[in-house]
Amino acid sequence: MAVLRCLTGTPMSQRHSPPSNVLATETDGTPWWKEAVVYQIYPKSFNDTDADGIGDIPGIVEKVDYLDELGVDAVWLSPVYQSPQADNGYDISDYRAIDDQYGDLEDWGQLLAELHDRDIRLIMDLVVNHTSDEHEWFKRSRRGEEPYDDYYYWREGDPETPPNNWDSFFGGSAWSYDDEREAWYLHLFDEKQPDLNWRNPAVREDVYDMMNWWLDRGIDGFRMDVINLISKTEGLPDGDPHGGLVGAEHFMNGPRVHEYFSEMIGQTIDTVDREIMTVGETPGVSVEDAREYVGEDGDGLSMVFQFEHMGVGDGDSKWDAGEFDLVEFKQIFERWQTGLAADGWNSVYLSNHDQPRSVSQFGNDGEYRQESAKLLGTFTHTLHGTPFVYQGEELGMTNASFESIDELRDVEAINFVEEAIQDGDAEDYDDVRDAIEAVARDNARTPMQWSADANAGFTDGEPWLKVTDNYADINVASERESRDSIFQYYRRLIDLRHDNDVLIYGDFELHYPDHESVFAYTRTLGEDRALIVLNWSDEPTTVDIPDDIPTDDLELAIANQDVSTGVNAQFELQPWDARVYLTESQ
Ligand code: TEU
Repeated sequence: MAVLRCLTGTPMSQRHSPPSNVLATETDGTPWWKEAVVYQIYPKSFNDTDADGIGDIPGIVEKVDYLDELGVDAVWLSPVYQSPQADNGYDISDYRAIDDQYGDLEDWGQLLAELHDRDIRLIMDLVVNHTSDEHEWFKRSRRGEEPYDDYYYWREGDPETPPNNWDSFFGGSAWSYDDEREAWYLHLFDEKQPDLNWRNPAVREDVYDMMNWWLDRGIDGFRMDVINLISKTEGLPDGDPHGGLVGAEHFMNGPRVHEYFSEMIGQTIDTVDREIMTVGETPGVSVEDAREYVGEDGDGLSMVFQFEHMGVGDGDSKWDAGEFDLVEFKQIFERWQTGLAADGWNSVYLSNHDQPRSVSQFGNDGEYRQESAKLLGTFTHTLHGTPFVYQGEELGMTNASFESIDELRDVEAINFVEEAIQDGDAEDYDDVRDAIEAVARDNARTPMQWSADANAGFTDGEPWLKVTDNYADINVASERESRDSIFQYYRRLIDLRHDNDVLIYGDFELHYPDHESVFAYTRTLGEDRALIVLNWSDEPTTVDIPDDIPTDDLELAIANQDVSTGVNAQFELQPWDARVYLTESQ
């Protein structure tokens, strides 16, 4: 693991004044983010210090030692910028201000300093496919004021008929009619999130200035929200109306996306003297697209979030969650693991603020919650790519229960329920409750469970979204106490990854591709090998060890259950058994 040091007062930026608190990597040529484990914080639900029921930045500062204890190397902070909160901060009205509910720039500066003091980096969320409709640019644009008149996608025409048939990700048309400008504007998400017109060079310049403003404050990277949606097909033609999100072929990985990416990286990241991490959130991306974004001759992103594995078993819509199919899941991972091994880099995640809780989606959040949560952690920490841990994942936090629509907070979930009732697909909330409790984003956004105290120790006020019922059993305080907890297991996993380059850089080889419950793979780096064996099911199973798995010299490095350390001719696996073997020399 590269050694980090804190540089104060050393000129780091080629542009202007040096940021005061910058972390640099001792130069062994390795980008720090390849060896890092990243922890995602959803600030609204992390820790509240002023009893308004909403998490805040001082609340994160209070928990920096917790992050240090877990052992993570970087924090990705979901948006804390000024925002009307139509989409919990993914609708930004001022990119250079902190929303009052979270604190102010001084609090933010303290957070950066506290993280850097512990050698933890800070990745900020960059949301530039769209702004809020309350952003100054949009307010002026809707008045037709130059130079902002062309900052968004405006189309004149019949107020009854949208300019094309594109869908919004949040349901309904991607267009809304604005009475002030007497024109339609495009919004791929909520109507309060108008899409920026990236074809306008002035928009791009303003975005780059803003990125540089943050880089100058000493941050370590950006997570780039839906960044592969920024280029739309010229003329905004109708999309294929059959299946999936209508219009996607005209706005996902669009015609000028590479040009915009290279320009953006060239004018921001490349002008900074330190190693900056970028992770593009890229729905609908293939391995081939990804290679062009992150590969050596690519646009310069460090890595992307791809979504293929998150939708295994889903029907046409995300609300139509089907049966999980491990064989298909393995094929997807094999493709990404090998596809970006020689050229590029992966991100590895099973949860974030938009997905259900991973132990509920991919594991068994009942009888085998402990074992399956540990198995999922074993998986994400032993693959090629940078692992991401979403807050609460390290405790095995589960999906929630929502009694009625009044308990939901997410605009997407509320729209879905209302539309289902309106369209006659459901009579009332109860008809769609299963779908909500299986996939709604609110499942991941319930308050972090710190203790068995009232409101899970998250707030002294009324939480903005209700705390999950099981908090008395699942919380940081109890996880910390028990040696066998999921939290302690995550700490060991993170250490193991830090200590073994084979887990970071090793080539990936899949075993038993057709086995319906065993996911096993080898990582190889020179003489060093790691063998990872996971029983992804509620049933015990025994598998013969085929010749293509070299088992000589293998020693058990970590396991989520009691197993003998040697490798015999067979693996006898308990439900949700997870083991990592390493060659002795390591
Ligand atoms: O998400 C974009 C995205 O493609 C999804 O994960 C999307 O939220 C999901 O498919 C809807 O079911 C990003 C942010 O992560 C999300 O929180 C925002 O709502 C969205 O962009 C708009 O900014």
